[in-house]
Amino acid sequence: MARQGRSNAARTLVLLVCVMVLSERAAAATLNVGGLKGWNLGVDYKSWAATTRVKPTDSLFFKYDPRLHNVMVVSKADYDTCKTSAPWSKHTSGKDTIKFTKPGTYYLICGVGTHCKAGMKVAVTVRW
Ligand SMILES: [Cu+2]
Repeated sequence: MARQGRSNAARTLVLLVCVMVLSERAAAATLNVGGLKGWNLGVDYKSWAATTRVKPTDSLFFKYDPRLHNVMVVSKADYDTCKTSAPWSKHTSGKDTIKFTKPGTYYLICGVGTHCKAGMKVAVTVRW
């Protein structure tokens, strides 16, 4: 009887974990960086980031004209100075999905011309 009780508890636990994983997946969102304006010059990414909750299950979607822009994931130092020569990753499709599965702050800039200095940069804090 005690053994039965324990295996039922184990089964319940497994089920609970499955439900938690599934509901977490269901809550995963694709967030359009910059909202309707997308990834562009003249967009206030500071206020976009300040008003957008990003969870580790979410994806960031960068929509832009690939002839005009790109997306680089960079260090904070390179973000601050708009240095484009040593990105951690570079995305150029014009419809890039980027996911940060570990909580933390991530820095993304446009590596074309002086776009970063003109404000085409965003710091995204990923957290639960
Ligand atoms: Cu650009």
